Order: sequence, then C-alpha cells, then structure tokens
Amino acid sequence: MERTFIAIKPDGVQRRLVGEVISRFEEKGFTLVGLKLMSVSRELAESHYEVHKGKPFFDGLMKFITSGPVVAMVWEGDGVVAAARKMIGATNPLTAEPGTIRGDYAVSVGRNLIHGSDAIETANREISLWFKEEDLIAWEPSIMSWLV
Ligand code: FUP
Repeated sequence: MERTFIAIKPDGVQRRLVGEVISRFEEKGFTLVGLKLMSVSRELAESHYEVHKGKPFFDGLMKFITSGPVVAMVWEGDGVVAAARKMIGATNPLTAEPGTIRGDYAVSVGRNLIHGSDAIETANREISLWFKEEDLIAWEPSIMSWLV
C-alpha cells in the first residue's frame, strides 16, 4: 500500500493547527500509520532538505525547521502521495488554492505549515529517514468489534 511522509512544521504546531491537519487527512479517508512529536536535529534537517543545499533560503530553512517541535507522520492509502500534495497546496501559500491547507492557513513561503513528499520514491526515502520500521503500524478497521 502506498505511503507518504507528512510533517507539520514548527509554525503549524505553534499555531495549534495539528488537529486541523490530522482531521483533513482522516476525513479524506487516509490511514495514519505513524505519528510523533519531535525536535528536529540539524543533521536530520539537512538530510531531509538535501536537494536544497546551497540555495539562498537553505540556512533560513534549517533555522526554521529546527526552531520548535514538528509533528512527523506517515499516511497510507491508494494515491496518497499525489493526493496529499493536492491537499497541501502550492509551496507559496499566496498562490496555493483556497481549500488547500497552505491556501487556507498561510501567507509566507518560509512559514508554509506543512511538508508532504513529492513522489513515491521521495516518500520512501523520507519515511526511512524519519521513522524506524517498527514504529509504523499497518492496521485495518474492525468497526463491528466496537459493539461487542
Ligand atoms: P514543497 O515540496 O512544496 O515543500 O517545496 P520545496 O521542496 O520546493 O521547498 C521546501 C521548503 O523550502 C519549502 F517548504 C519552504 C522553503 N523554500 C523557501 O523558503 N523559499 C523558496 O524559494 C523555496 C522553498
């Protein structure tokens, strides 16, 4: 089953948007298979944003992403990588469509609330960077068992 890596960045946590973001993914119908609140080391931040090393915004990005707790998550479902990118919206929140997370809640590219993997291969790399395999739980709903 397809999986993607989603992180609520320090601005999302500090603005109390964790519940809102999780609700959107739950209500859409994706399955949460990994979740933790964590501090991000400089080493992890550099590794995660490796492709941006050397760009003018890189140092600011490192400072920001290590500035406070982040909520790291893995979500599962058919087509979840592309669907999550749509739900998140464009990198620049000012051009992100209303109805997307960035479009509804952010105004600044450097404070755009949330990260989502941009492709299946990237998702696999990011999931193994942020999570140990044993911290991910594959599960199926068993709704009827609530009644017995
Ligand atoms: P995204 O995949 O939408 O998270 O966007 P990118 O991988 O292109 O960029 C990663 C992060 O770098 C963004 F979330 C914010 C930051 N960034 C800037 O601060 N300035 C830029 O011009 C581009 C990206």
